[in-house]
Amino acid sequence: MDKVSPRHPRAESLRTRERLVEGFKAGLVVPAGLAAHGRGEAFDYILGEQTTKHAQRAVEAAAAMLLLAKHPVISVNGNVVALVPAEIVKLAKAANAKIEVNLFHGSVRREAAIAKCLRKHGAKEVLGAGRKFSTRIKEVHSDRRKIDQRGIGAADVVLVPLEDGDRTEALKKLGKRVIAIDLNPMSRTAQAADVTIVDNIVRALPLMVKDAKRLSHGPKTRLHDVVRDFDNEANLGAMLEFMLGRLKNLSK
Ligand code: PTJ
Repeated sequence: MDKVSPRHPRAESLRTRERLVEGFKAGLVVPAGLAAHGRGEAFDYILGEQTTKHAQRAVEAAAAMLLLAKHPVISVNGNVVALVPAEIVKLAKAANAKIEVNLFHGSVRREAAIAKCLRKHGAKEVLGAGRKFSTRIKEVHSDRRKIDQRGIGAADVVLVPLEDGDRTEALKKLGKRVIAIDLNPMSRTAQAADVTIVDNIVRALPLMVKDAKRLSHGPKTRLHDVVRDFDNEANLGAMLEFMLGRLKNLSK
């Protein structure tokens, strides 16, 4: 599968793209997922394909928020599972969170394929596949309105990587705290979330796992401090400043 030369200056990005194409061929990713990935790549190019210190701060706040939650849930879609299946399972274990499949382009077959892929990577339980425990949230107008009562339905904190804006706003209206991973700091999701990690999910997830493990060994007061000291609006502003600085330097 790895046709990318290790000498290529952007080998990592091309390998990531290849994973998404493989996910598409395997029936995990929808065609729109390829377009969404391209949008992410454009923002990552501006970032210099690196995790900024602002993103690292958001990662730490996100890990602390998940650890403090009573019912944390990680929502996954086709792109997420094509890119970071093992890390999703590791994060769920580290933060004691449930995993729920939630698709923008709903399909029972794809739900099952995504759940199977996660189980192959060690997930014991994957919610959101099938209808048995599903309910609908009227605030959402896409297929994403279908949620699992035992998962997102009962959650107090939901991690929504690579999400569309409607559902993030709906989850907020339902009183949930939302953590987003989105390379576009201007997206509605990025703006509506409580903690937004502006970074590529392939870099952010391993860092989240590490932080969740590290913070889980410390005192609970430390978790509260980390969450309290995090200001999402200021962090998003800093990310935009960073991008602007990169573009200014490149234009010289
Ligand atoms: O599998 P489904 O049916 O649930 O569909 C998944 C997609 C991604 C197609 C669906 O959620 C969608 O249409 O999303 P949007 O509205 O295009 O938003 C995706 C956001 O994720 C955009 O703001 C992208 O910039 C961002 N993004 C794309 N790839 C990455 C990313 N952010 C972080 N890491 C990435 N690798």
